[in-house]
Amino acid sequence: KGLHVAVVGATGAVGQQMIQTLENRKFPVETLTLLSSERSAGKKVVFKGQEIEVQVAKPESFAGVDIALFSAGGAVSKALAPEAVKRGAIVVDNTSAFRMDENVPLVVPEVNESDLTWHNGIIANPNCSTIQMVVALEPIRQAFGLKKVIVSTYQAVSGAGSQAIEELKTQAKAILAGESFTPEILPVKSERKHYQIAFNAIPQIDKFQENGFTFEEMKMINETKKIMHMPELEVAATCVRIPVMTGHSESVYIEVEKEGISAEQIKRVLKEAPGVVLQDDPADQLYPMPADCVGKNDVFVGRIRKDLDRDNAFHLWIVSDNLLKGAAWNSVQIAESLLKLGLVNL
Ligand code: 11C
Repeated sequence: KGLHVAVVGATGAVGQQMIQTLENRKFPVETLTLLSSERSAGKKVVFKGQEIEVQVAKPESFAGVDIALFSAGGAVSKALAPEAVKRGAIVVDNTSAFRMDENVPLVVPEVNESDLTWHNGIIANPNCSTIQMVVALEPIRQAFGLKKVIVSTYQAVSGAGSQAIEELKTQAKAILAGESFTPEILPVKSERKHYQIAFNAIPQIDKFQENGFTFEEMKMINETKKIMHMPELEVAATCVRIPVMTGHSESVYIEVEKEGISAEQIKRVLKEAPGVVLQDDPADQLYPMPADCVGKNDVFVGRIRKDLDRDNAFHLWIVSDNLLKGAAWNSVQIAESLLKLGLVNL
């Protein structure tokens, strides 16, 4: 028999990609329940050629659901994920609500698929900028060890949702037409101040914490340590929003354990790594860019070079579609892993 799958946040930027990914991957869906807030309920979404009406998400919506993919914000997950679990569903949650809960595995299948075996009903899908980084770092850690990571991100507006996508379009048009506009969404909708994103770069993603880092930066730091099982790993992050629609880019500095490693050795490891596409040929101006990675599930890595001062340090450029590997594809991939490992109650 096929599965009863629910998508919570079905009309959002990530929810839409989840539905498309379930279809593209031919995931064995027998029944698809699409759920949202009251505001979006009633909309119709096409899945495998059939229109499905989006319903208001309530505890009872999860009766009979085998797998529920959540991407409707942390508050919705906190309220409804336990209700779904109570009714027998396994939840794959794409919000930050449960990621650091020690009873909840935080999973990127290429890195720590085996953590799925100890789930208690909820599995957390990491933050998009964390996922693409650990997919590239784990094979390097396995081969050469890893001591330190310093990352600067160049993040697309779609990471902040559909309203941020619209805001970039509207502002770009207004600026080119010489018209005035009022920023309302970015950097953070609920913040006091909003800034222009078109033709700009905003060094704030999510809210500032007491330590001076933003929440997005702390997510990258804490989630990386948890996924890689390396509480001792030194990680620092600076997260920046840029006027790209989709595709997060990252400039990453790493220090490995082993001395005397060459950039060629790092490249050879990444060439064989699961989920990674090596795009690195300076002679041919080959390197990853967000415009080329949109719509693809892989993590693209290039600009790999040895540091000029430290023997065990390297620089990398990592790009991926934040809505796919960073969100929808990683969630569906977790569901595929659950099936493969025989962890779904049928
Ligand atoms: C962004 N990384 O680009 C965020 C979006 O914790 O899942 C993902 C937020 C999250 O704004």
